[in-house]
Amino acid sequence: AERLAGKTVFITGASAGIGQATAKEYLDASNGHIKLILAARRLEKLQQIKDQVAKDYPTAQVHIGKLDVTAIDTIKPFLDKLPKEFQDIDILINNAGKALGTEKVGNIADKDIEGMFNTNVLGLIKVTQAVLPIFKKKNAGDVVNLASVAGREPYPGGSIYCATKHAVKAFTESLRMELVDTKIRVICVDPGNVETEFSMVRFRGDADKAKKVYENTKPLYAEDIGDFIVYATSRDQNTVIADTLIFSSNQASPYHIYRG
Ligand code: 8X3
Repeated sequence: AERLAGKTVFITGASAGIGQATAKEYLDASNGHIKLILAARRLEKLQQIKDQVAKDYPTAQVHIGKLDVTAIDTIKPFLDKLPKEFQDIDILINNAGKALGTEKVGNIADKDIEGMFNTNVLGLIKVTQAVLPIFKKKNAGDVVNLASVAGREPYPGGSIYCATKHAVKAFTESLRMELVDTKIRVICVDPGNVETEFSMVRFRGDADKAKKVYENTKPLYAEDIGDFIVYATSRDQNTVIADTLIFSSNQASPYHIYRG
C-alpha cells in the first residue's frame, strides 16, 4: 500500500464494472492517498463516482473526463488537457472493452465487428501509445491490459471478441519485449466470467440471457479483479506479474463451468 501512495492511476472504462471497482480498490489500498484519472463515455456516471469519492476519501484527488477510446483523435488531446497535477501518470489501466452479440461468422453485423475492434484493440493501442512517452521519460510506470480467457481460448459465437482479445495479448507481449531494457512493467490480466454489465452488453440488454451466464455459480465480481490489479501494481518494482488467468472456483475454461 505504501508503494501506491501519491501515484497517479489512469483508468479507461471507469464508469462501471472492473474499471470502477479498480478505482475503488486503489482508494481502499492507498487509504485515499492516490490520484485517479477516470475516463469513460458516460460523464454523469463518473461525476457520481467523483462525488462519492469526495465524501469517502477526502484526501484522494480525482479527475474525470469524457473519453470514447474509439474516437482515437481525442486521446492525445485528452492527455494534453489533463490538469498539471495529473499529468505524470504512473499506472495505466486499459480496461475499456466489450463484447457485442454472439452471432456466428457470416451473420455478424459490421457495426459489431468494428465496435469490438475499435474499442478493444485500436482504442487500447492508441491509449497505450499516447501514455508510453510519459513512462519512457521517467523509465517507470505500469501498463495493465485487460485481456480475457477469450484471448487464450476462442469459443463459438465469440469469433470477433476472441480475436480482439488475442490481439490484445499479442500486443501486450510484444510491448513487454520491447520494454525489457526499461523499468516499465507490462501486466496482462485475463479474467474469466465476472459479473458486470459485460453480459448485458453482449446480449444487448436481454437480462434473462445475461443472468444465465452466472446462474447457479458463485461468479467473480469486478472488485475481485480490481483487488488483483492493485496487488500486481503494488509489488516491488522488480517484480512483474506478467500474465494472469483469473477464474472463480466454479470455472476452469470457457467450457467448464460448474453449476451446482
Ligand atoms: C471474459 C468473458 O465470455 O470470454 O472476457 O468468458 S468470456
